[in-house]
Amino acid sequence: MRKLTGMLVAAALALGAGVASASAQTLYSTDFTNPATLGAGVAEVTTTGGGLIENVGGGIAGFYTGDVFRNATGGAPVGAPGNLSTWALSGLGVHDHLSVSFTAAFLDSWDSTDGAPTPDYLNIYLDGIQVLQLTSAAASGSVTVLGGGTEVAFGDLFDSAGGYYSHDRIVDMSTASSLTFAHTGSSFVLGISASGAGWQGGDDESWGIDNLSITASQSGGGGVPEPASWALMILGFGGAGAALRHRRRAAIAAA
Ligand SMILES: [Ca+2]
Ligand SMILES: [Ca+2]
Repeated sequence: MRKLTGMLVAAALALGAGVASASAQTLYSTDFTNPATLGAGVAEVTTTGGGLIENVGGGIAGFYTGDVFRNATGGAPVGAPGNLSTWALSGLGVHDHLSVSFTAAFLDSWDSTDGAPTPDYLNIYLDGIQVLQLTSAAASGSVTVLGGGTEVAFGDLFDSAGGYYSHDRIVDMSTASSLTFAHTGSSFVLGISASGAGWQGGDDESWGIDNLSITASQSGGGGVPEPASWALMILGFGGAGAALRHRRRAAIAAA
């Protein structure tokens, strides 16, 4: 099964590689220090979900520096994704795909999926569809899933808000294939949340982002998967099975 999933991802990567990027236009870009850059006619609304702008000083040059967005909200009750942060764009012009890029920070003592208390997840949503579920082994556990992102630093990088473990993992998500996707609508919402039965939040574990950018392109050739397709490919058969079960339940409910 792993082999087939790998083939699906490889096929999707090949499709993504064929997308022309010459016409990419910035819709929204922020380093959380300077005023955000907005594309012509584009409006943006951030819903913090308990997150704050925080300064991490020198950080990691070019990746997680100065002012950043950090969300240390715990689940309420534990494990509930009560910390959803969203960046909603409207007024988008003609386009046929979007790309989302940011630096993700897994801060303090993440317990991964096989440590304790566990699991801890970081979830990425495109228009409400979850395309990535990431985890990081820092304090306990051994599983780290970067979801196509590229790790650029790991270690005691920040003592954010007095965190007692400071095993921070910084991941460049610009290399995550699933964050380039087919899209034509005039609005778009990026959502990020933490979840999991072991999600503690606070000084135990939190997440952050920096250098968020959302760009639009008109390739004309299509070939980029929609978020729903990415969700099935990236989450693998477990995710696909859950989606099918959900669809089946929805169909039964509608009957
Ligand atoms: Ca910054
Ligand atoms: Ca935990």
